[in-house]
Amino acid sequence: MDTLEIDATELQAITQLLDKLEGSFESLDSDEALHQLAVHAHELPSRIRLVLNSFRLERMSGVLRIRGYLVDDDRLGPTPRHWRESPQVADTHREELLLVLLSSLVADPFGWATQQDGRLIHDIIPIQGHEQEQMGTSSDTLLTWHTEDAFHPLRGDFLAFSCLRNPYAAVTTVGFIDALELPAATRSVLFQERFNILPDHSHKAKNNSPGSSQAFAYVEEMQKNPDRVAVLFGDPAKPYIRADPYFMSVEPGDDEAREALEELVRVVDDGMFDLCLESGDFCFLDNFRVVHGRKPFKARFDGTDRWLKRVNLTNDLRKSRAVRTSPLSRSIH
Ligand SMILES: O=C(O)CCC(=O)C(=O)O
Ligand SMILES: [Fe+2]
Repeated sequence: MDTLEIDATELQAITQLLDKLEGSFESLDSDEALHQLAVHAHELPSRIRLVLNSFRLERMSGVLRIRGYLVDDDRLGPTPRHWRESPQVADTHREELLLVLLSSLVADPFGWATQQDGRLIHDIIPIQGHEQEQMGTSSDTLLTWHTEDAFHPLRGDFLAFSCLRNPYAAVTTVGFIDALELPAATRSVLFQERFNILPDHSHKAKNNSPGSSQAFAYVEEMQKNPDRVAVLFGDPAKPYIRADPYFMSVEPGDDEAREALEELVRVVDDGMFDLCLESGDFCFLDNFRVVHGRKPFKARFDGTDRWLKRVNLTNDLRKSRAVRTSPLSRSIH
């Protein structure tokens, strides 16, 4: 894992940039804001830009934490009870701005019409009633490791988080895939299209507002008829991964594939480590090279809960052009 500590001079430059930009955009969820911010990102301190470019080019590990930004906890206001209650222009505007600025140096932000009502920037907060779910909004239960949106062929290349608060130090878990030690036969099976990955529940209509989108048909189709996919791909010696074992299965009778998946789960489980995001941390995950999850924690539901912002990033917006309403839209239908 790589960590970059923002120094005092860099913090001052970031503060000045946020002061300048704070009043410029009503919402960051617009193609104009994202276009402008991708250019303003080049006003960030050069060391930070170099590290993000290095991360983008796989010159570093698949996890980059940037520390040292100071969140004004009083200004934030209470942690919302539901992502739906998070106002569009929020008291978290500065942190969202910085999240988008930093992210723009890695890849292009996008969202899903089928997740959090199509918002670009997600709130990752515990929701009452979701305690036991396999979603970012759960709390009491282990969120098992996964790559983000593993079921979807257009899933992001990277994932970016901003931690606003985490008073009880809930722990994100991360596992590197680069150096995975798997027997050659297992690795070879995992490279074959013998695995089903069902959509996770965050993309289901019941977890979005009624009528928020017409786009749930594809998710329902994937639920009924998942594509058969490979778990590992790319360089056999240093593979990329696409997996969400909780939502995965193999064809009945394909014991070889089932055993290969079980072996992968064992080896990845053994290599998982804790990453406790703290207020002011920004964290980038390479969604092809690492898996992530979260350990259980006790939510309070009283406005002081852990609160992360999250955005998906893609290397290639054009790949999803057929399922975005215009070249300018960042929402995949
Ligand atoms: O809450 C966390 O630390 C991670 C949750 C998660 O898997 C996600 O937001 O994608
Ligand atoms: Fe996740």
